[in-house]
Amino acid sequence: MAEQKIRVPNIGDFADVEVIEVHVKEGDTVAVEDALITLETEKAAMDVPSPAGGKVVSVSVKPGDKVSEGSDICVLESEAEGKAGSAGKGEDQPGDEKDESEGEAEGEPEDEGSEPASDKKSRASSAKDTEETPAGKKPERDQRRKPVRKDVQVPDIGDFSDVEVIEVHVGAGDEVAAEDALITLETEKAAMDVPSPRAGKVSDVHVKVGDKVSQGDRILSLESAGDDDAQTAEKEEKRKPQRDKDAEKDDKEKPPEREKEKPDDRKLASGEEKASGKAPTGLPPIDEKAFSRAHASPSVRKFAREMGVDLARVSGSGKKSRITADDVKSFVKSILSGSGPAAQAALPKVPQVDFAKFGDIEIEPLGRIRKIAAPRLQASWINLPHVTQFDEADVSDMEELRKSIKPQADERGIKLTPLAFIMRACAKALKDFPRFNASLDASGENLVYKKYLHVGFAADTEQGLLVPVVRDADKKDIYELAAVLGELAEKARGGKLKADEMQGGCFTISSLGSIGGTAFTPIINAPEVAILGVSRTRMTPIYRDGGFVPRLMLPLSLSYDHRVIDGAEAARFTRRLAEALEDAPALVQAIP
Ligand code: CAO
Repeated sequence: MAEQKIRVPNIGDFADVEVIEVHVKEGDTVAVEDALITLETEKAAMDVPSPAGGKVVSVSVKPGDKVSEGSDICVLESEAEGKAGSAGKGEDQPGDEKDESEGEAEGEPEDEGSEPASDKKSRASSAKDTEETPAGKKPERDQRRKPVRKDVQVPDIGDFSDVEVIEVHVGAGDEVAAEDALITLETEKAAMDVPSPRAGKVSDVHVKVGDKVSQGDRILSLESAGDDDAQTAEKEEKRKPQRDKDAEKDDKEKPPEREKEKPDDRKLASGEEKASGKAPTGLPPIDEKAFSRAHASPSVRKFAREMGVDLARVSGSGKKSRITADDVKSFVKSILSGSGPAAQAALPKVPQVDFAKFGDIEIEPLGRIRKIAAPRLQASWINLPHVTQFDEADVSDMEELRKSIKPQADERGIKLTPLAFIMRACAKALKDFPRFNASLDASGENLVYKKYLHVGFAADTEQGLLVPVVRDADKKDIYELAAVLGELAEKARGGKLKADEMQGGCFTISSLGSIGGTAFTPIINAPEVAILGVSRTRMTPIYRDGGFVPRLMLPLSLSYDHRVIDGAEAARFTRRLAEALEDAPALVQAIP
């Protein structure tokens, strides 16, 4: 085990650069090339990758710190020090590096162009190794592997010239693998990476952020090992037509619209080309144009590619709305859990209309409560197969009884509305149908039965819809329920509800009875599995014993999650609920 200090590598002309992200913490295990921190200059964000794999012993920087070349980043404990990467070269134990590279040099494959990426990294180490091996030790091999220094130039970038360099990903002394991004260019319409044509060691960088470049301009000089000039040239030649052939083949296969795309729409970063295509199930497909315009550092772009995330759909929480790795993770989480605006991003979009074209408009930003409630409602609507079962209960006796005991309750300062009776009846029905007091677990494969019964109720407030929760609703009599309901409703309207007063609900009642309506289809307060909608009582002629009698009927609308509850069960539940509401004396009985 060896500890090494990792320091900020050569970052060009920049000094006192702000650390905008720290990707590691004490105890983390990192691999070679994992981003340790992200720095942001005025013009670009850049990652500092780890030069070695190992365990992070301590971290010396935090977001907001200003660093320059040589500033400490962290201390890494590794089994053997890795190759000299773009960070921390010339660290505490350079000897280890040599031994490791010597081992890798054996049995090196000949054809660079066809190697997998990991092999290419080994080759880079080997190349460096060759430089450091004393002359004469391996004469044949050394002669063959004499480092070749070649300039890497800006490739064909279509019709563009004088394109701005917005990121330089490498510094002198860095080892790069074939296809590693060297610089990022930005045209008016797109950002594009220029990948390295081969593995090697960067000896000089000829561009800096802010420079304007065109096809053929020198980017950097790269020392590569293992080939003589002729061989390298031959391979370069082989690579070039191959790429062109691929492009031609691609073009032939493309639909006519694609042929019309401007050159800047094509991605130069072959790593991105490879990773692009179909996103994993559940994630919206990547819009390449929009992706390239997103404000994110290269490692975040790579990460997003790996996850199949379209950066254009991710909101950036970083400075200047830059997208961070955490933003990408949150996006994926919200897609998977079906919550958050990201979930909406996975859906086909509703048409965008410029309303002002048709008349005067006024814009009012959504309030905090509505902003919180909207994605939750949407998540439930999208994820839960809703079915609504309608029924009605004869509450003539219940209302008669309620009116008779109301003055008594008023004296105790309790407002005895139908809602307390409905909640009491729900508690009874839920006891008889425990499946309605359950939730699916995160895997969706198990049902979690709750041994408690906390019932929420929708409260209409000026700020929006709130759902306070009555704890242990089954253990409260009608007066206690009415008292708690009144108290929570008042708090809700006054914006004084505490977070824990809106948590832990098992079932929800949404009563629009005081307002009107005959029925509605409430949205389940997921992860609950059912919600009862209550509409306004109506005096209705009911056919009974050969004639019509006027009865006060209460409309019930029960929405349920069909994954958990079958239709027959829902019909039985609403029947049981109606029976409980129709048994007025039982509703006002004291709790045993
Ligand atoms: N039929 C007829 N009258 C009814 C009734 C019904 N189903 N439910 C209540 N009422 C009457 C009450 O009896 C009361 O009249 P009295 O004072 O004469 O007794 C009156 O309507 C007002 O009741 P209230 O609103 O003060 O009290 P409540 O317990 O019925 O409701 C609360 C409290 C917080 C649920 C309610 O104020 C509210 O906010 N409802 C809206 C809920 C909502 O927005 N749901 C939709 C969400 S989307 O699913």
